[in-house]
Amino acid sequence: MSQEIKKIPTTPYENQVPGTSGLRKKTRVFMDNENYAENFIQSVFNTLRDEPDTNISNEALCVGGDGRYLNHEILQTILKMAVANGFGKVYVPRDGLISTPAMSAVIRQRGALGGFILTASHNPGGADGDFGIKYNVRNGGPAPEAFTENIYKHSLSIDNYKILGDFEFEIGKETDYKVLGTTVSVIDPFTDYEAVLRGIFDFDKLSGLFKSGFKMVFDAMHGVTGIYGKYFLEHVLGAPEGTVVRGEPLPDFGGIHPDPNLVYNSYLVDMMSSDGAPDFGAANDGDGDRNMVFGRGLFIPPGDSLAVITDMAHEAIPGFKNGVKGVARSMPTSTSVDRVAGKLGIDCYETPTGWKYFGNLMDAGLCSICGEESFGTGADHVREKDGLWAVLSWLSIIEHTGKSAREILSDHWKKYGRSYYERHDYEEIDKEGANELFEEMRKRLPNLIGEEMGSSQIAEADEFRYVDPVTGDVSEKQGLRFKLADGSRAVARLSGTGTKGATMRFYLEQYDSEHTERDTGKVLEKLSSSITRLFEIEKRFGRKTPTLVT
Ligand code: VG1
Ligand code: CO
Repeated sequence: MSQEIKKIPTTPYENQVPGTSGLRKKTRVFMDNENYAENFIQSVFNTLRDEPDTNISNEALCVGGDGRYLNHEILQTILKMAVANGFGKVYVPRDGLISTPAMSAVIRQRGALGGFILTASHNPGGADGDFGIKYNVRNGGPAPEAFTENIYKHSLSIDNYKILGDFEFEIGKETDYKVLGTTVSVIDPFTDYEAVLRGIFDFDKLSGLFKSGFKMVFDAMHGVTGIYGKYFLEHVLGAPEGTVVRGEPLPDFGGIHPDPNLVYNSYLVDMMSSDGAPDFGAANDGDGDRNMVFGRGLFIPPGDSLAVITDMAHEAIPGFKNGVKGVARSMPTSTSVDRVAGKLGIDCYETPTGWKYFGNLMDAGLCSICGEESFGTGADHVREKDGLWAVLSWLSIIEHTGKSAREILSDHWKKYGRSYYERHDYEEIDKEGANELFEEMRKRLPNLIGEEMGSSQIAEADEFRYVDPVTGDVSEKQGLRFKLADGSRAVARLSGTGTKGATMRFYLEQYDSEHTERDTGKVLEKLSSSITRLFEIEKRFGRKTPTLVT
């Protein structure tokens, strides 16, 4: 094997813009375009070199992924490029498999400069699916916007990349070895993550819950959390074998779309509504940062899950016994948690979509629990959303209260009222048409005030613009918002994670303080038809119904 560093000439690609969370493209884009991944990786390294006071030879880099198609190949490429670019140290999890939150823990625990996570998250995998590369920075969170913009700039002018000659790293077991100036350490994918989780949860009490006969199912959707579910739930907490289903990480997720929502995970929906349903059910997405949770026969909407966890944390979760510092949610996420924050007397921050905006708030100690409507919940133990954390939080609340998930949620709604909430997605619509539509709507906003919408009138219409309270950074065009006179709300935005055409999302919410057991679809029916009419969805895109309602 050759230990020679090669400098390979290359030409830029115009489309390496990192989206809501990393560079995400069809797998074939990575396979069919020469040096596609190499260009992006070298652009990250070039961005790092620009940072003042960064000396790469004294720094550690982490690399791992969710096991999807190309995980192994691109991991080897990054290892070779990290050596050639002169990193002092590289950490790689055994077999190259690690969940996004566990990677965040590794970066933080080991004081690394940052890390690559090879994942397109909840997008499908396989040669005909999607692949992605995320870069996380020193605090363990996704690279902030200013950083990703620099990566993009570098990608437009790149003319060479550095790589070690023909070389294959053995990563099947924990070991250290030195290649040129770099020490490569193959590490256990659980240790650092387990240390942070043990600092938050009472593992003895949780094992007690399983000893008492409590039954749950954890659906890993053939993503990376199969190995975490088996380790933490079955091995550490003693849940019976078979608690984890679809637990083997597969390069194409066994053909399923590893997005834990009501449509793409009908498997768990069916299981949790069947006669023999266990007490609790949960699914994680491909890279383990999203979660969908169920009580027996009951779907727990993400916005409510965030609100319940925030409300109960100080009494049920030891890591929060001194209280929750503050909370944050992305703008389209339901306002359920705002009411809890109001009651607890803590601040509630509203950020743009994407976990990267929570990092600064958490680093500054302004908030400790965060969530998004897209099935993401997490806290400041890491700087990513964390599917397993959400599961352990619910188990802690169930153990502490001795109540079922259904009782916990019903009690919550009785106490705070309920935000009926739905997201409607229109996937793979014409991209140009979608951009034009948003341009037009943007202009029309001021004239829409007073117009009928749902069962009320539009009281406010604006486009969300975020000023980071810590850094002062401004993020524009973060979603069109319509607030109605009766307190309900509709939001529209375009996705930044899709890989084909455009995906448009409508987020609908209506609060009811008294009647908390109504049918969500019925409650939101009028609002939904008003917004689709206003946006002329059928006329412009020929779509009568959304691709997905969740
Ligand atoms: C989507 C979600 C957003 C989430 C992002 C990454 O973004 O809406 O809430 O943070 O995916 O999640 P968009 O731009 O498509 O709406 V994941 O699980 O890919 O890290
Ligand atoms: Co994910």
